[in-house]
Amino acid sequence: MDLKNKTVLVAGTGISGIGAMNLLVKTEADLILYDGNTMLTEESIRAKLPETNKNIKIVIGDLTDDIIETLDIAVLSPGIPTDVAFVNRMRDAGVIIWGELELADQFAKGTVVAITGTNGKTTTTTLVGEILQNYFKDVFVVGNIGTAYTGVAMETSDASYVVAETSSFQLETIDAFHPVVSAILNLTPDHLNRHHTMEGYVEAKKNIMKNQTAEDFIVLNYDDPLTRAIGETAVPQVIYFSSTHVLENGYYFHNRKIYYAKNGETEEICSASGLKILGLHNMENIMAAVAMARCVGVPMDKIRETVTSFMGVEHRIEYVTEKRGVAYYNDSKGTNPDAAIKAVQAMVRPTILIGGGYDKESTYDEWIESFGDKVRYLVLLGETANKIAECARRHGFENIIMTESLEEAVEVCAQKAESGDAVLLSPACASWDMFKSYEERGRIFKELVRGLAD
Ligand code: UMA
Repeated sequence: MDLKNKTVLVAGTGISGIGAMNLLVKTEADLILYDGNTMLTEESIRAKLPETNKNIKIVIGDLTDDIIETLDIAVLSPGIPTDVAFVNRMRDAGVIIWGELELADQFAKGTVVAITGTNGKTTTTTLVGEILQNYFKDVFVVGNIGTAYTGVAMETSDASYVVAETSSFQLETIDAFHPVVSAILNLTPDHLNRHHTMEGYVEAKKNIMKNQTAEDFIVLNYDDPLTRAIGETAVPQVIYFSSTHVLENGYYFHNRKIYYAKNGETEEICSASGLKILGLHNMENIMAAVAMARCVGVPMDKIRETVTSFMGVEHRIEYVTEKRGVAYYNDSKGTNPDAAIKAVQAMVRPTILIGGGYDKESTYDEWIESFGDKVRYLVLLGETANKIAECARRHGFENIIMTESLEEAVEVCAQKAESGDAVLLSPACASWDMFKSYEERGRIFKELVRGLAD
């Protein structure tokens, strides 16, 4: 759409809003930048804009009807619900409502590959991005992963590939967004405060295939009843993956290997033992990524090369290094017991586990129960150390070592670990009692591990 002389409001001044502004200043639209947060100042918002954009009109707090009357288009950041009062007033006034993803798509060129789902989006998006970058020249990885699509849309050409992690929030406000290959990895209840019902959440996710045709592809999880059902009526060609069923058509994980089957012909893709990332959930992410990359024509040898060297996403069951036969893993992003259980389940060696941190008043029983015979020692630190220790003892787990710092915890692990063991930092707690963020905690852990004697 030609935006010349159109009045466009960008709502939100975070990553998406600033990305959208950076795109829109290259058009001849009249621009208004809006944020509902009255704690913000015009000065702090202007500071985020490049020099050339500094004169733009900024509105903070209430958006009055006299401004709404002047608007042609409003570009919403994903964090803004589509049913709040000011958005309803804009809609009633006939203003076109786009999400930031849709705005980017109006200007971007090239082939779009889009990934959604409740869990695994970031890992799958990163892997698809790496596979495509290993084969094509011009690849952009954007979206919920943290890079605004609008920020790069103007740099794309017909030869570009765009790999987009798309959240339910972003998919709610698309119009013409059209991925050639899409994926819905899984669907479990999430963001229900925003979508109100599970049905609403699923409908938003299904929007990923809204503009797909029979020439396009959708990759779906066969094991998830909701995504399997989506495949039964989908317009694009369906490719299923499964970690629990041997499929006649699709990708499946069986006897620790990933296979592709088509009409009874089976091809081995890779073996779990040749991969650097662990866990059944990651086998699913890999199958989805392989399927997507193949749909856009990446040859299997290139796909294998990237998959087998893929290190995963930083701080998520991230392999760090091996020292004296002991493999070290950083799962600093394991900030709640659910995520930490996945990390324990992913370990294939006897494990020394570092846990504890900021107290979010979680309960740790299920986490401790997931240890089975796998966890040899539990090394604790942080605000929750005593609480977790008490819980572990209640469940009959006695091999507990209390420490005062992450440095001490890593030293203790190095002393206790035997060749063939794994050491896993997966705290089941946030980091804020001792660190600025889980990223900082993970980075310090990796530095400490790399500093251990060989
Ligand atoms: N704001 C309003 N009114 C509102 C709500 C927010 O004015 O009713 C303003 C806030 O004051 C703030 C701005 O909007 O200034 C924030 O916008 P935003 O919440 O959309 O955040 P961005 O910084 O633009 O980041 C967004 C995504 N955030 C959300 O979806 C909440 C980022 O995903 C994404 O990486 C980024 O765009 C780039 O595409 C984050 C996320 O938490 C990681 N996503 C959720 C998830 O993964 O579960 C969906």
